[in-house]
Amino acid sequence: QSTTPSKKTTTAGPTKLKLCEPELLVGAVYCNKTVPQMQEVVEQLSSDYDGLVKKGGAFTPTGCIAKNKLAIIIPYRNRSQHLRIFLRHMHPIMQRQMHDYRIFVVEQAGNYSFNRAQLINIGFLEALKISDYQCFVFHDVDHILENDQNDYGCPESPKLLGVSVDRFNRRFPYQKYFGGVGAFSKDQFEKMNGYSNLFWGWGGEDDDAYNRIRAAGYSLTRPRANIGRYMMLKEHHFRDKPGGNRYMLLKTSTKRMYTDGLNSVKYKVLKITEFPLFTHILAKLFEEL
Ligand code: NGS
Repeated sequence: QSTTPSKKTTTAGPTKLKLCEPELLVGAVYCNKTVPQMQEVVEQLSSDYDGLVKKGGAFTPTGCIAKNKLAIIIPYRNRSQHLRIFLRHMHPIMQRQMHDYRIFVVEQAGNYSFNRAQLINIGFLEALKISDYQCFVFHDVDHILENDQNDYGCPESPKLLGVSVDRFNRRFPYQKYFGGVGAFSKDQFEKMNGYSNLFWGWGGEDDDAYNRIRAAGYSLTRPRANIGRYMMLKEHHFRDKPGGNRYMLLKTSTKRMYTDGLNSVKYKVLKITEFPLFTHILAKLFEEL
């Protein structure tokens, strides 16, 4: 038994910490697209004098109280180069925005068709087991933010953060577009029962989410194009094939929304690991045969 005396804690009376206000934002940010080793990124982000990322990719501002707790959730499989660029780029920006946040990487185990929407639902549910997050950003790993004024905090109404993307030649793809990067409050996401679990393979799940957002009584908000600016990293890997039944499913979005979503997703968490710069959740989905 160790008999080390417990550390004395200093109680400085009632502390008057103010709510955090981001004061160090710079606007347009440069993105370094060279692919680093993970260890280099870890060293870089842990040597910064006050920008220390805690194990699991978490950060809490000091000297002020963050407005909310934010979970950034990345649906993921086989994009390790993108992930390293993303982490190097995003941690400092989230810190300048003064969020109390954690980055979750939710990886689909196995080789079955990708199901981005289920990974998003799983990320939401599993994050809430770790802490009481009030704000959620669901983020494709290949989207790299180009303006640090694009706030990742809780939106008033569901918000599409990625508005002006280089891959789309900076044009907004279509009115109902909801791909890439989206922000919700916990309540908003629960009210629409998350995303549908039925979209296997590429495409459609975001259009379905748009339909749910509207049916739950919200309007989709977006930042101005110069703020909601992203560049997209190029894929070096196999891209999943389009889901065959996605157009059919889109016809029944609102009929299904209260029975197909957060309240019906079936999965098994195989492993949760706190890496230095992110929390990794490896999940097995129940594949549709
Ligand atoms: C639509 C897809 C969306 C997708 C969007 C942009 O056609 O899921 O293209 O795709 N809808 C359907 O397939 C029904 S992108 O150019 O980013 O690959 O988000």
